[in-house]
Amino acid sequence: MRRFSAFAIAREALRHHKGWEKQWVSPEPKASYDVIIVGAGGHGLGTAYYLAKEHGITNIAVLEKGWLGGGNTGRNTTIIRSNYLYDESAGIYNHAVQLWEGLAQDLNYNVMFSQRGVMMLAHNVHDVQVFKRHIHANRLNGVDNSWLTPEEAKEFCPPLNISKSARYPVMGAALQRKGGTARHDAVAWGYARKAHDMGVHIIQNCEVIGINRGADGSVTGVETTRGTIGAKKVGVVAAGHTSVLMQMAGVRMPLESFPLQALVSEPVKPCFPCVVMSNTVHAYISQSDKGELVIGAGTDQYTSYSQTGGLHIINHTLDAICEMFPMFSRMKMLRSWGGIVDVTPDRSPILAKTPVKGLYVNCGWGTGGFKATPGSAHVFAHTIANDAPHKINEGFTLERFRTGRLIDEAAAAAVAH
Ligand code: FAD
Ligand code: PYC
Repeated sequence: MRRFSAFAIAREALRHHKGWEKQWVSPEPKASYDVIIVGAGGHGLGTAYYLAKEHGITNIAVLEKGWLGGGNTGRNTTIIRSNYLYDESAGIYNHAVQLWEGLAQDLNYNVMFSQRGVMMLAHNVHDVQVFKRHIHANRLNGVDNSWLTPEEAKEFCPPLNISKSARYPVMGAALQRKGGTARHDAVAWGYARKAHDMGVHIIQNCEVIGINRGADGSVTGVETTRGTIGAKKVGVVAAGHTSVLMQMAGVRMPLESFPLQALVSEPVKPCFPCVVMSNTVHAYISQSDKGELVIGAGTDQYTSYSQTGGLHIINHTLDAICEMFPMFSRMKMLRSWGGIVDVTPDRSPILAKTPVKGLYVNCGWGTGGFKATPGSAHVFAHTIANDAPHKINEGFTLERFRTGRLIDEAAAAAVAH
């Protein structure tokens, strides 16, 4: 009997995987498509998937300047929850949670969605009042959320330090049991593979450098680093870089871009059962299935397109983590990275038609769009296919910044950045 070393098996698996990948990622672009999606992150790939699956539109190209899933989709801390304050937000984030629950089956790809619970710690009276307000508002919207005493919080997450003498004492917590995590690269690849199976072209290393418009002002296609490509409709889904792209069509966006950082520790055995967020001290933590502690920090204070952030920001986060979970104080960190998030004045996304006919935009998810991926992609596909919003994204317009009809999650989005 032939015997294979573990190395040989791994090498063969990799070769097979690479060949398989080459078969369908980055084909030669056609001269024109019905729809072009700019940006192969989870939201863009998901949009292509739902356009094909639910609207029968398959003559689509997803254009990506780098590699698929290499933007914020592959850089986030994967926290999924829907405990937002306003009705519009509860609507879209809960729609996403419902789609997350069936996504692995839908895509036939294990996205490792794990509803292990997201617990948000209250460290002062303001936190207690805000979280209790959220709990009541969430329940009215059918979103699960409940209040825990410090002792109940420790029972749910044993490593938590609830000593009253802690620098950030825990005064209680809000727990969304349906919240959790998923594997981010699997989400991108799952959507990509299924979209490809239905005929969608996913073209990497293809940066959009211009948006073309006809004599009547409507979209006619895009200029790219691989030439001109025609399209009847263009959807921009390029988190962090939306303003730059929309400027190419003459549309000015109410967005600012900031670096946001995350880091992971060396892998250890399972020791952390849930997701914990502390907005007041700016630290978020969970444990990946590989065993690494996944830790998120705050945004830089200054706008930038740099995919790194200030060292003092992650230093502060690690101080807070060690204070709240003293047993992690001797862990080693393996790597850190940043992504660029684009933020609207009311901290809610824009998922809408634009003043340019045939041009649609999905952006402004700020630090919190991973959780929305399936819901956002699903209603954005509807918006593009019907040239009209889905009921769920009706409020997330561009006009609201002119009319003042904001969805003011700014102080309420349940994250402090
Ligand atoms: P992306 O995945 O960024 O995709 C956009 C793509 O557009 C990129 O691949 C980019 O290369 C491409 N692109 C840009 N310009 C062009 C161009 N000119 N031509 C072609 N392609 C272009 N959200 C949560 O819900 N939970 C979290 O725990 C969480 N943690 C986060 C932690 C960090 C460190 C960061 C950075 C973000 C976090 N987020 C979180 C936010 C979340 O990651 C994003 O909101 C979400 O992933 C955005 O997905 P997307 O598909 O819109 O964008
Ligand atoms: O939106 O839950 C969130 C989040 C956590 C870390 C970054 N964003």
